[in-house]
Amino acid sequence: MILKKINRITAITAFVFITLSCEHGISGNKQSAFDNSKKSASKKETLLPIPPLLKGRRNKKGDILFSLTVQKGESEFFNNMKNSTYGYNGPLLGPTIRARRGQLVRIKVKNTLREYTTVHWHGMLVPGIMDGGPHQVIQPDGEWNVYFRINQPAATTWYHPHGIGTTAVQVYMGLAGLFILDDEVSDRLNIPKDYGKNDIPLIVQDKSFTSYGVLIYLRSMRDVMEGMKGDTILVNGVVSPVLNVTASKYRFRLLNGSNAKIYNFRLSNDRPFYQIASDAGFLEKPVKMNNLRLSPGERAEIIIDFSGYKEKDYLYLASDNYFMLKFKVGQKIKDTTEIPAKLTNIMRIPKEMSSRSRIFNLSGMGHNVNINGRKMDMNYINEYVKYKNVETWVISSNTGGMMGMMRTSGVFHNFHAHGIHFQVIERSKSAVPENEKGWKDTIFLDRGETVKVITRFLYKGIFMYHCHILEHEDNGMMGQFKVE
Ligand SMILES: [Cu+2]
Repeated sequence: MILKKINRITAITAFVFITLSCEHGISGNKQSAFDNSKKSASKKETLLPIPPLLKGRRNKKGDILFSLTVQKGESEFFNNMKNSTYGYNGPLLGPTIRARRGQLVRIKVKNTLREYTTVHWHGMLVPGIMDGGPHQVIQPDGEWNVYFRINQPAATTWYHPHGIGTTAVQVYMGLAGLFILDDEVSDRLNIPKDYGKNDIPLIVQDKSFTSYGVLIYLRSMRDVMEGMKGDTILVNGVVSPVLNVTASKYRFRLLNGSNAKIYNFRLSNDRPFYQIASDAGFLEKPVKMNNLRLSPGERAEIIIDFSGYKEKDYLYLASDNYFMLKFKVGQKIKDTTEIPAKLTNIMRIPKEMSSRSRIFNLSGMGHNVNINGRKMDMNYINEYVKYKNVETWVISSNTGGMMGMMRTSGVFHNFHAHGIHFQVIERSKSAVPENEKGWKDTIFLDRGETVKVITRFLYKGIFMYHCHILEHEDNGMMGQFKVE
């Protein structure tokens, strides 16, 4: 059984490696994934690219029409080495889709890959059949026409593939984009909101490369057990970019778009910044912090105030001791934006409204990952939920014990559910931090930790819940719930 699974992963690995590098004739290269020699080789400064806003077309009814093409392309990360990558409407990543609350959005997705894909709207509240999970497969040369009305608060959400067994590799190859939602609250707040100017999207992902700059995937047992963690962090698809900033306030929309890496974002000088939004919208008030943990799939909007810096100062956005993005401070400008004392009102779901509680135990690592002892089965609905009900979900990471105690163990899980937003009621290992008191759709679990959340089911259909360590998801750490 285990051998069979290992073969499956090996097959995927071989497939990826060949896909990524066969045209360069060095697929047999056994370079260490942690060889840093390439890093010194490329040293011209790259400006941070900003994913373009996707232009929509309005029909007579006022609906907005977008189109996305899933395609193969080429990207250079190091040493002029071209790698085969995937993107939406381009070679890598995707454009930013933007829509307003109340708007009906129609999206035509065309798949020009030679493999199937899906497009999941992570963090969006939409009916099950529009969710883009494993049931909404888009075959090669196929098209998917999806439509939904935006009915949720302003937020930074994202889109990415969600096929059975192919999510991790397709995201790693480059399939990810942001989906920004606006509403009257985001209109009213006097925060930085000029997209690409002082409102900057940051898609943070890690990848591994050979010393020749060839992208590689799942080369070690550790990657298989813990999920793929790279040796290089990319921001908006490039290595070590630079952003020229004026000495004023900037808003950053952070997405952990990595397969398995958990980031502890900080500034290189450890000065504080302010988190203003979590996964599914604004927090009630800004949270001052100097360290922000984001697990895969989670988002945060933060404001960094550069007004205290002098021209030519520079600092970095870092995660632990890895410096991923350089900020070069320029002139002071007149800055009328603010960090408001109050952002929005969040209605707490009363605990008394909870009609029942469900338990989700996340266990294992590598190929043995499971939830409540089961692996994902497309033909099995794990949980039936009543439409409009409120429930309490008790989510535990049981990858502790012997393996968790091993100093080398970096096996973590997190939990994401489709079609719902939830509020965190309790963490077993700490108090619920201020920045987790807003709406969430993805939550980090420490080893051996239990997190209790409360949620309501506003859309009907079949939805997924799963670990967002993508290799765990692909290995079956996923289940289905049906809202009816
Ligand atoms: Cu996991």
